[in-house]
Amino acid sequence: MPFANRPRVLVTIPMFAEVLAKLAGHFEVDAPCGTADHIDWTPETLAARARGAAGLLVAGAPRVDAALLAAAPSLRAVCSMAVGHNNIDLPACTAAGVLVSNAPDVLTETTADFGFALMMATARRIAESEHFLRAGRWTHWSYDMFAGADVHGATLGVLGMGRIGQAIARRGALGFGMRVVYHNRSRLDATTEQQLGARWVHKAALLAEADHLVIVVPYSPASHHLVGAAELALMKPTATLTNIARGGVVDDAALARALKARRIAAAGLDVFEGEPQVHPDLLTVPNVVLTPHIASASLRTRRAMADLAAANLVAGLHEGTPPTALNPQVLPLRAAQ
Ligand code: 8YV
Repeated sequence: MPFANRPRVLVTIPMFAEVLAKLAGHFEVDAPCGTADHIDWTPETLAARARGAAGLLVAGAPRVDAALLAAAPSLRAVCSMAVGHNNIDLPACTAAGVLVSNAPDVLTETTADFGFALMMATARRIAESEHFLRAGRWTHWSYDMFAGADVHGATLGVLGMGRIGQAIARRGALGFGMRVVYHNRSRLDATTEQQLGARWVHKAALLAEADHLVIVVPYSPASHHLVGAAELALMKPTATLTNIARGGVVDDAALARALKARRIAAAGLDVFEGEPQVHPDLLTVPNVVLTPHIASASLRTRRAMADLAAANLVAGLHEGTPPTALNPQVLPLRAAQ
């Protein structure tokens, strides 16, 4: 197909060369980041670049909202390689007839592995002790040197029981003999609860009972600061908190204060309010493990996420059914136009 007749897609993030090549079989591909460069999109630079494009490939950023859709009325599909899609205004896209897709399932197990690893690193003080060793401060053994909390046999609290929450619960119950309690707006059916070895409790009970709390709820206005000072006050002073959900679900300033005051024992954080900025007080407290939003980052999984986003883009702009559309109702409307 000649270049001029092909729809243009804007890939807003660094992308695998193989995925760019696959997209180039269908579209004129505008990939300003290439495979490596990062662009700090502003609403203005994104709108200017998206103008005239039929599709966007994004991840957890940049933001896609009504203003962008108005500035780029040519857009027909916005496909994300992230499962969380709080950066995309879904109702605005649906109203504009723009297909939106995310990338669920392919990252579930990898993200659960990481959540468990971060929880274990937090409980067993792995990062803190490594910094101590690297600083040349290890001179002798002591029975309580970096003594942390056991994971096996402890109570695992899962806040948010979607696919990733369930995969974490399974690891805890079946792999580490943990007692698992969870809180979610909707309760799992009894058979699934039994298979996972997980028991639904109210949020306050979850906070009070958990030795290790892992947060896996999607971000929305309803989950903003779901865990703040009041919730931290309900937790055991020996408990740990791990957040692999989204920045903003936890009140980072309140958490930093609780860590400093040893109101809870420790935290493991992969996501932050306003990331890549990190609350300065979190950088100075020793009892927190900090990672740069890498829970889904195994190469195999990141490639599967990118492949899924590309498959949605191809189906969304050509014929076919996008595998993981969030608003498939726009497709028949489009066909009727
Ligand atoms: C992404 C994620 O790496 O899928 C998600 O929701 O948080 C991660 O897997 C991230 O969104 C990239 O921006």
